Amino acid sequence: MEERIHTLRKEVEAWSAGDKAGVEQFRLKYISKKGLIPELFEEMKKMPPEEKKKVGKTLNELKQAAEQKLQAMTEVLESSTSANYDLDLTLPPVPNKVGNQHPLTLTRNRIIEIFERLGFNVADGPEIETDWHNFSALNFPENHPAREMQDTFFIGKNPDVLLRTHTSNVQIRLMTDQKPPLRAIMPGRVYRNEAISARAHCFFHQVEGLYVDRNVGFADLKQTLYHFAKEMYGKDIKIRFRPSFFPFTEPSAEIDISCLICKGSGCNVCKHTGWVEIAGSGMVHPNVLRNCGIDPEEFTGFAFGMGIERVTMLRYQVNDLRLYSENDIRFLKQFHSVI
Ligand code: 2NM
Repeated sequence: MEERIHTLRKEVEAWSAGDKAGVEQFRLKYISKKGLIPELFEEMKKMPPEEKKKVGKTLNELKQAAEQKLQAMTEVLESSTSANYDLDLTLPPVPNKVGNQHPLTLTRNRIIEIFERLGFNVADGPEIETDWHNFSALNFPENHPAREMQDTFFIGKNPDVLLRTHTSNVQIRLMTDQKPPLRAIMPGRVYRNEAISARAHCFFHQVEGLYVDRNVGFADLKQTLYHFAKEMYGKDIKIRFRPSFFPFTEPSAEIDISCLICKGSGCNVCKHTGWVEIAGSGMVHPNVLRNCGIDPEEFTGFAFGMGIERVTMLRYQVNDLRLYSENDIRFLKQFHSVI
């Protein structure tokens, strides 16, 4: 008996499990009810008391050693599987929550990208502006309605200082500060004294553009904006120029594209005309060039302007301007760059 216990002890100590199945095999062979150790306990019961006492001690030691071994093997196996899990290089990474860009930022950056590839610089200027840079230099007559308090925000009592109503003040600064050739776009925030609704806001964003050089003609304007519209809205769109009027351009044109929603057959977005307006444009008025110290006999230029909110509305089907400035996270989370 002592001999068999001794042999089993050696076996138990030498057992190497390797995997889960090996551990289970060990348990079945030595520890389980029908295993070798309980079998020895049964045999021991039949022994005379003197011998029983002696064998019982070594047998109990064997039982303890086997149970400890089982526990140790289980632990090693569990810790090694969790270590493997941590190091599984095939698992996809947990994504970082980094937030996302505002839809107006996505659209502005896309517009900048398109014009930068055509060689346009990005220019910047003040939002608090003088009357001259915002109106007079742009050939607005003295009594033009846009200059009224109802339309323009003034800073304090000085009628000469106001919040710019368009980014054209940057064009004026560019033309007075630098000599042609000039080729730049001006993205930025503008302010108008309007009641806030789904279609109007007291501030919004524009990108305007300006190209002044020798021999710049209306054909350059058309091709530049046609290229822009195809890049922005898709190769298949159609474009049309409608005669219009602005104090700062002559001739002036409004630019429409075929409706993205109904492809021209008529829907709510295009008010059943098949066309949606995307920008205003024209040849820079000779008075504007002259006001900025550029000789209109030598240089000509085209200019255009568009609302970033409007472009974003067409791009993502947003139907209420107020959503852009309410900071509702459920709205903001929906936008991804669509390049
Ligand atoms: C528009 C539409 C048409 C424009 C003109 C000028 C400047 F300074 F060159 F005269 N800046 N921006 C312009 C022309 C803006 O926005 C709808």
